[in-house]
Amino acid sequence: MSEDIPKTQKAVVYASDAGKIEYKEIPVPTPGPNELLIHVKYTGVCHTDIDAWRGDWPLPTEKPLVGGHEGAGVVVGMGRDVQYWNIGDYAGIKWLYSCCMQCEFCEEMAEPNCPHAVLSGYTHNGSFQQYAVADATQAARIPKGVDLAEAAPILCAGVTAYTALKTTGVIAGQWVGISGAGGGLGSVAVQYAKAMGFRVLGIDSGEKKDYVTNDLGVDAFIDFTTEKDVVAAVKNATDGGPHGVINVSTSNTAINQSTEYVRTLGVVVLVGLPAGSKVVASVFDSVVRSIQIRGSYVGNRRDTAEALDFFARGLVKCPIKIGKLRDVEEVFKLMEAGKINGRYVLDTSK
Ligand code: 8ID
Ligand code: ZN
Repeated sequence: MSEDIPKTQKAVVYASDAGKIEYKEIPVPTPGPNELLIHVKYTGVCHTDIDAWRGDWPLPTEKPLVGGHEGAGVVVGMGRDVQYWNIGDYAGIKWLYSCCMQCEFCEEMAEPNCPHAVLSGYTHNGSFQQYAVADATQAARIPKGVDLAEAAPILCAGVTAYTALKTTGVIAGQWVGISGAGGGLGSVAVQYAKAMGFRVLGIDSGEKKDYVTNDLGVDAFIDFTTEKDVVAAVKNATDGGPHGVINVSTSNTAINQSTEYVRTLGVVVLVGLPAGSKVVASVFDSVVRSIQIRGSYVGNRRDTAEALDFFARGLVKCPIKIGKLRDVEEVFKLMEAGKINGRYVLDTSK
């Protein structure tokens, strides 16, 4: 063990589904045989954390629960079976805490789709704490020397956005639409898309127009709050519709619109998970225009490494605001009101 590890620590705990969010003292966990003990320095807050707290998805959570799944920190301990990790390495806690590595989906590297997946901040205590354990096989390897506050959002928002962009099949020079461009996933998605050579159309509220247009630098922007006909406006701005769309908003309406404005032969990727939503697409239109509608769920270890590599090379930088660990509830409120540009990252020492 590299540093003096305390017996107790500060954590943010959800007492029950949609119940009290408590900032309190809890024991520091002991790593199991194949687990790392990570001193979490910073944790991002993802929209998924709100659904995990509420328990509003058809996948039960484990409560009481330490939330969070974008934790960036330093390895300070490990179990006896851990190999290829060293004390002092930078490591990340991501959504997929562990998977079975034995099923047909794991064999195909579709690790998040494993039926035995254990999820950080959902079915396993996550990154809203100062010290967290992570499965040594799944923990993200964060390159040394990067800023850990900026690295934190890459562990979910970055990996998810990058994997979804690959799922569109869009190639350099073609248009990609990013619906929800000013949010956590959207902000990094715009930058990955640019680094991949795509032309980028961002869709979000007028409040985020300056941020998405000037700070993130999209090629075109549609304000869904004032545009009367979003479908026509998107088609017009992209000369017939984007070749691929990633839906990273939390709006069911926006998802349905994307099936209408995507270019003929284009690919609609579903990422955002508004509780209880259904995609409604015209069968006639989907057939005659031969569009594809696909889901994309975080990413596997390779996607994670690639997403972190873009970040470490300075091609992608998540615009962050830094708050305190105890601010989780406040950040949830800001996020639900659509008031956050990019990501809120929490300093666990405060
Ligand atoms: O693996 C996955 N599929 C995965 C991974 C991580 C997160 C899925 N998610 C899901 C989350 O659970 C959430 O449903 O992706 C969604 C987005 O997460 P986020 O980026 O963390 O949320 P955010 O920061 O609140 O951003 C949402 C953006 O959507 C905009 C908002 O203004 C905000 O900028 N938005 C909304 I609400 N309605 C819109 C609309 N009609 C819209 N943008 C365009 N059109
Ligand atoms: Zn997330």
